[in-house]
Amino acid sequence: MSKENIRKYGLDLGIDAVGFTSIEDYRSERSPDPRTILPDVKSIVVFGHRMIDGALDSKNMRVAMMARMGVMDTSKSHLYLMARFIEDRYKTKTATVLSSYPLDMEAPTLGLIGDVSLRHAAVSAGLGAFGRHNLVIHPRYGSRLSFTALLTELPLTSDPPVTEDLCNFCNLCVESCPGRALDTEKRTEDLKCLRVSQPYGIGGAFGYIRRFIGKSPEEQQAMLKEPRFMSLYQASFIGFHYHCFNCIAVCPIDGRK
Ligand code: B12
Ligand code: SF4
Ligand code: SF4
Repeated sequence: MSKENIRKYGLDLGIDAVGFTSIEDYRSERSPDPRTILPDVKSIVVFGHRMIDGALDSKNMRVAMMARMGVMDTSKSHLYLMARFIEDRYKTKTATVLSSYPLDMEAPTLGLIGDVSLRHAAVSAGLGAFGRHNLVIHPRYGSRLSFTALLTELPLTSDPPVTEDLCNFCNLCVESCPGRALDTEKRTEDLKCLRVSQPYGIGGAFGYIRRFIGKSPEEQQAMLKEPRFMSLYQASFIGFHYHCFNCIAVCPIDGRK
């Protein structure tokens, strides 16, 4: 019964999709063991929030990012409320996994592997299947779901998996990737994606700082007025500031149409 009570509480809050996986069914080879996070973990509850269609389809990447920030903020608040509900109602412990960061920046992870792989958790919780773009496609919301999760100590069973291929292999995601990061099947080339999708990320900051170090004080003054510095400054408080959403935006799979 707890599964249906938890799902109802989440859907009533406004979460678009709620799925469950027992810890035995969650398999993500490159991710840490969830027991290092919550020693008595027995299940993962996965939440999906849909992205905003008009913003995602816009050519204005600031607007697309504003919508993503809305999804991240809302899913963060919902996750906190879900954790509190489950802990109070079932007298148990949970651990919250947000949509993206903070990430472990130590080697060998270097910020490229999350504490829990939300895509693998979503797949084992019956919320979708991997597509050619290496993202999870949901039967109703297609590629347009963002995930968060709660590790719990409750012995919950896994929801039925999505068994059909939701991807139609049209290759639009591969062809529209400006970084050619999806050319190899089942592998996103992280650095190729990052170069395009986060021009003001760590790589951009390194490049700017390297250039700054070699300059005279007058040239440094001029560099501080460059739009590039302003954008790096802005990204430093926004968090990861994405400038590309193509692989999601072009994917035609949409169960709402
Ligand atoms: C680090 C990270 C990145 C890094 C590295 C990506 C990577 N190689 O994993 C970078 C910056 C490149 C990135 C880019 C993007 N990301 Co990202 N990212 C993450 C994060 C924080 C961790 C991912 C992780 O742990 N990866 C390491 C391990 C687990 O991956 P892996 O085992 O090596 O699996 C890889 C492949 O083997 C393949 N794969 C694995 N099993 C299988 C099975 C099959 C059948 C197939 C086909 C493929 C496949 O998929 C992975 C891609 O390389 C997650 C959030 C989270 N905590 O999970 C979001 C997350 C995966 N990102 C997401 C998104 C949306 C994006 C971007 C679109 C950026 C944007 N504008 O929003 C791009 C898309 C890139 C793409 N098409 O793959 C979403 C995906 C949502 C969804 N519906 O699937 C997540 C879940 C964030 C969220 N909360 O919603 N991301
Ligand atoms: S986010 Fe952009 S650069 Fe990264 S994989 Fe998707 S389409 Fe390619
Ligand atoms: S764009 Fe086409 S190939 Fe890519 S994931 Fe969507 S359906 Fe599959």
